[in-house]
Amino acid sequence: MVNGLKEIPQINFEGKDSKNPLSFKYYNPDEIIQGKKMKDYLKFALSYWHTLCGDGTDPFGVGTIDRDYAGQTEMEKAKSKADVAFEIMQKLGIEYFCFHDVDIAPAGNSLKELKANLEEITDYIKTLMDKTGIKLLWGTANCFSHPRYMNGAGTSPQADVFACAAAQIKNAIDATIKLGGTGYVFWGGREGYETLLNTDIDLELDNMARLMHMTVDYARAQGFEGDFYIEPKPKEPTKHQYDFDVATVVGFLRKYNLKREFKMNIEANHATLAGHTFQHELHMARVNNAFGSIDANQGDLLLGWDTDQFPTNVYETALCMLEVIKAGGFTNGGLNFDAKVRRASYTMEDIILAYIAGMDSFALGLKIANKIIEDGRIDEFVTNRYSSYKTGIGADIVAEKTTLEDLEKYALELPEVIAESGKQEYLESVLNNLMFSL
Ligand code: XUL
Ligand code: CO
Repeated sequence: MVNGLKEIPQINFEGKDSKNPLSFKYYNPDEIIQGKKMKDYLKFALSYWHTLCGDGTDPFGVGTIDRDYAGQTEMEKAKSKADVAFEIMQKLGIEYFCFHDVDIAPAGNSLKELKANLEEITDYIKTLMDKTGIKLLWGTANCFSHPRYMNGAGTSPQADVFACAAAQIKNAIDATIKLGGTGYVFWGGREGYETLLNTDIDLELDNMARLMHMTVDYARAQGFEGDFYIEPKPKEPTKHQYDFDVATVVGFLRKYNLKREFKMNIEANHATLAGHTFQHELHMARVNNAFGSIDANQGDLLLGWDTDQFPTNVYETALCMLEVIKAGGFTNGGLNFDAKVRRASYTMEDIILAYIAGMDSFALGLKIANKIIEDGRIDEFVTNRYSSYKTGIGADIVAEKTTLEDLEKYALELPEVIAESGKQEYLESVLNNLMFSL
């Protein structure tokens, strides 16, 4: 694996007419879009778990991808793995990465060993970061793989398991702070249930909020100034996950007085599993002042599970970037490729090609989103569609000056009211026109 990487050249922008597979066709890091460099708009990040750890194992077969890193001990291997991670990022010009504690450090045989390993590997990773200028986007703790978490972590029915999750999160926060991370993610791994016959939802939700409050209190006391994110997902691995979608999570945050501290880390494939579009979830986060970061990938709509594919659907990336621009761009967040190569794409070159495909798709998405905004037809249509709320009775409704009786009096005097066309097909053709001006 490491050898394969040495043979891969630096990936540069060559433009849309290039036939060189090892080049960017659309991602031109220094090109200015909406007053910002493309690379600063997109803030691409590498996912340590998929890119360095996943070996292609599936329920029907063993791994196909070589993840054997050089070294005699687990720690030596973890260091070689970090070397590979940084070499991949440098070759692709990716400036951020994200990790779970056990992606970067050997889990060892106990939480004590994991803690010591995490301290040692973060010292090493810090030297690589200093050397390359690569930064940490966010960190997290894997509180779902170890068997102790089979019934959940923060929502485990056993207090000792809850305590183990708290310990892991504390150490992952320490690692995130040490590496200058600007975010900390809670993805609700196994925070959900399989059957209500054995579940106390009320206590489980209260406990999950307690764990989040403790985390915020601890991290802030240590000087962490970044964002906390919840990453919604409706199912898998559990049948029902508490952080179902953005709307559900916003309700949870409000109930438990956590809204001020948390934003969303939105994953495309999780959106579609919840029966939403990616854009819906981003939009919901934006209008709730909770837009934070993105796990960029795509699912296969013909399959009912999380396939975590590299994103290549430009329609989706364009509408995603439209939301990002409208949200004012990323602050502490970024675009993390929570995506893995297919099991049959097992070479190091495949990993590089997959990142190129994903980065080019988002670069195209950004350019199209910029075009949609500059063109203005779609925004203008929406503004006009709601213009009746700007004056007269509509302005009174918005200003909350009317009662139901006022509106009855007004409505009874109206001539026949004709609803206006929503013009969906027209708007879809405008979008096509903007996307494909050949
Ligand atoms: C799982 C998933 C995770 C989170 C981080 O579906 O998306 O990798 O992004 O725990
Ligand atoms: Co994710």
